[in-house]
Amino acid sequence: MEIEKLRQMDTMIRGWLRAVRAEILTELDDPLTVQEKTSRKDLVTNIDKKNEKRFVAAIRAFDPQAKILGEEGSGDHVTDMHGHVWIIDPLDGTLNFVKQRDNFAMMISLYIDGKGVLGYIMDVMRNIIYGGGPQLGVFANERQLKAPANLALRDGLLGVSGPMLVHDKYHLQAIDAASSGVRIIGSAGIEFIQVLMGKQNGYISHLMPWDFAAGNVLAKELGLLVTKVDGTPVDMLSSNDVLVSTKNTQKDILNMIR
Ligand code: 2AM
Ligand code: CA
Ligand code: CA
Ligand code: CA
Repeated sequence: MEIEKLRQMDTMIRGWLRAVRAEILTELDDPLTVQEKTSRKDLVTNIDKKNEKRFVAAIRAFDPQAKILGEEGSGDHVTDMHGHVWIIDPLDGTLNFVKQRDNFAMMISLYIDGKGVLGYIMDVMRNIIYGGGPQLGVFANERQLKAPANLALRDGLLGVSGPMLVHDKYHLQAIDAASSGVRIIGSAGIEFIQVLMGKQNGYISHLMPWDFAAGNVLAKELGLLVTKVDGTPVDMLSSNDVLVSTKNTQKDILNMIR
């Protein structure tokens, strides 16, 4: 795609995110309608659903032929990655949103014929949009991000999924011991941001496509690796145990789980 067109889309998508954020903030003290999906730790609120409808409407108006994969079902039933596929997580870290009104994100990405073209993660309460893609670079609001240092496992912090750590999946407790320490934030979007910024040298979790699609685009642009925990490629249309990390941390983790 032409760079000028991408710049226009970048401005447009950032505008959608800011508009939806403004709406969330006006309703932050209002009572939420909260429903359980698979368990009392897996929730959806009226805000998740409303955000998704807003993003779907904006995408349909701009790119009517595109397919949309969204968590709450306002999009399409997407079965392949041909053509334009927009992947959206209208509110990531819903449990944090419900319990903390903090540490949640919104994520939007565009893939064309399976290739990541644009990715956006907004840290809603800090009002920072991390976004861009292979032709634009990665920006935190107006500031361009550099590739983070290629830290080894022992030299930094590792974001993990709480349940995976508790169940010691992939020897995560030994991996914890070998790292400087683990962190559990509870939002895949906010965890990806920590890795993009070099504040954590990796993140491991069981994720759905909308949890990692935007982060995948941004991480790769910054020289980070996004794979399944066994090092094989992620599947954009199903759940994956995902590892995003520096190259050296991936090497260290693969050595420990093999
Ligand atoms: P969500 O809030 O959009 O559902 C929580 O550890 C992180 O994992 C969040 O980013 C959450 O996204 C995601 N996640 C994926 N599948 C989940 C599930 N079944 N239950 C809770 N969180 C899930
Ligand atoms: Ca959810
Ligand atoms: Ca999510
Ligand atoms: Ca969500």
